[in-house]
Amino acid sequence: MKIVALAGGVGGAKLAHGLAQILPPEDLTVIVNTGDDFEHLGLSISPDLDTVCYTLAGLANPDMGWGRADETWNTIANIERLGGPNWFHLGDQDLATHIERTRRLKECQPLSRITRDFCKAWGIKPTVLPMSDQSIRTIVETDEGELAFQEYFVHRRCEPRTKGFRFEGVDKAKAAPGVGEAIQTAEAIVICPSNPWVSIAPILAVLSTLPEKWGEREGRNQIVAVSPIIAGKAVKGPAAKMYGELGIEPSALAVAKHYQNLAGGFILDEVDAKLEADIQGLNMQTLVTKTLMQNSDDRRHLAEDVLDFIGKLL
Ligand code: FO1
Repeated sequence: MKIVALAGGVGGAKLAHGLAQILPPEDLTVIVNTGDDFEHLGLSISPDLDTVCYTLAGLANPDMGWGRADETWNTIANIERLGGPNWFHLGDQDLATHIERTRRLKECQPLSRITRDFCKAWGIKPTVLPMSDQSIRTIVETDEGELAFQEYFVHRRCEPRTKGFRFEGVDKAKAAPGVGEAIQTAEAIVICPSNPWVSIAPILAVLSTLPEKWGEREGRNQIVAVSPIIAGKAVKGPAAKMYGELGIEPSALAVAKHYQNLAGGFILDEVDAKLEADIQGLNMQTLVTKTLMQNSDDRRHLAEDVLDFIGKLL
């Protein structure tokens, strides 16, 4: 079964890894958010793309979810000693990725081709595509003004109150090569348990520019979303805080409402089973299962559940 997974950082990467354990590589395409990308220390950094790739390659840092396992931090420590910025933690191995990506981007090579070559070098078999080769930057509108995503997320530790989001450059951007075709040929699309506001929304904004009219061709039952909110809390990151600040009580139900016009299937955690009837009331079919992915087996089990559920919806 040909599957497209839409993924942000850590949560998306984990489910993509689960799907990669089951599906033949030619049947899995992961389309990754690049709205978090930024330039730092003169380097082009693509945090979500790297998180997905490192996870699929078995190279990810198991504690943080982002960055590399068995990392050392000599370069950033020496940058700090020289008075340079140290708020964004770049490990020594990780830096090699950013240096080589920056070199190739400066030669005007597209991010999608660089990503394809990096995946080959890391032994990643499924297709990983950045959502776009053009620059799209997530801007968080806060009570302290507009902040670039990593400035808000890492430098300001998500402290400013969120008022909204915009995706700078999306009106001029095109989906990366392969994205339209993957969507067209997919039997189902999985919206991974990533932040709906800042990880999935930028991807959906890019997909809405596709000439193939994304969301119309696909029946709603071809699209399944997995809640990143469990028991009112985000597994990782500021999704729950964002819902609250936008005046919406954070819950799996709130996430389901977010996707109700797009997705016909919704997967929520067993601790939220009491919300199932309300979610079904949104004209969504539901699956209640364990969605928390604490180890590699959890990822595979959730992926199996997702694929079984899709099988029943189609
Ligand atoms: N997240 C942090 O909270 N602090 C960091 O210093 C940090 C560094 C970092 C370096 C490389 C990378 O690929 C990711 C990194 N992240 C860091 C994660 C990243 O900011 C976020 O997880 C995503 O942008 C949100 O999905």
